[in-house]
Amino acid sequence: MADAEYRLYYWPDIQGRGEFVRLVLEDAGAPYVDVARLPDEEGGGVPALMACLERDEVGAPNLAPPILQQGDFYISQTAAICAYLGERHGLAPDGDARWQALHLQLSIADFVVETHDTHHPIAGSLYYEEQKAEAQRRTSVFREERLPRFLGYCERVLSLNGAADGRWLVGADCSYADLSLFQVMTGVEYAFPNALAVLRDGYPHLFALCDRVRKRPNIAAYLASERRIAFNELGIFRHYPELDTTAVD
Ligand SMILES: N[C@@H](CCC(=O)N[C@@H](CS)C(=O)NCC(=O)O)C(=O)O
Repeated sequence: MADAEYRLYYWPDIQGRGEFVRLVLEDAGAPYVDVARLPDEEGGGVPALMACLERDEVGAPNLAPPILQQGDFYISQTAAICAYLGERHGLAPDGDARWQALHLQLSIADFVVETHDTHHPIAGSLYYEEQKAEAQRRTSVFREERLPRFLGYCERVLSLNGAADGRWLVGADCSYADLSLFQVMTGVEYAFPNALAVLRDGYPHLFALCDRVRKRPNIAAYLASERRIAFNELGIFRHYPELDTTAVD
């Protein structure tokens, strides 16, 4: 998209953390280039991502993707990017509630790490197969303690948000935090369908919010498009059947 305002740099073959940014851009209808998904010969691919990481002339250089570029401005850290875009595109609450949207987003980001660490509890640089025993232990704790705790927290936040009658996490309208909550729940549902099926009925506000986000016109169009690539076992949310047995051991 030649006239796109934004350029997103992220690994091309996974949804990963880039997806949290994509959902905000897509919901906002903001044109963007997904740089690393362009062919190398068109200035894309992983080389373009690596070159972006190495750029020193950007104010504060970026440590890890996703990175958003708007003109000469570069910003990384998923939560910061989502907040930045949310503020610019009517997907953030007004007043002090904007900081609560950020604290919710950071709580979601923490939970993304916990979910990732179920299959990579020792190191991201090792293969899953090299840490399977630790992954089993970590996942048991995740399923028994951390997952219900996070779901319960989200349900509580939603049921207490009188401004929107439990429809959104904070404020009266959908914010970037709601889009991210949808994404993390979609990822957990992919990774742990059995674990989530058992828990599902206990969190009606949470699952209603996910349905509501899924049906937003721009999100629905995006999910049906080729831009939405499938979850896979290279990403943050991975389905390993042995980690999602029906019995929590
Ligand atoms: N806290 C950062 C984490 C960024 C991160 O871990 N990015 C991953 C991809 S999802 C990566 O490529 N990391 C490379 C590295 O940390 O060197 C965020 O939320 O954006």
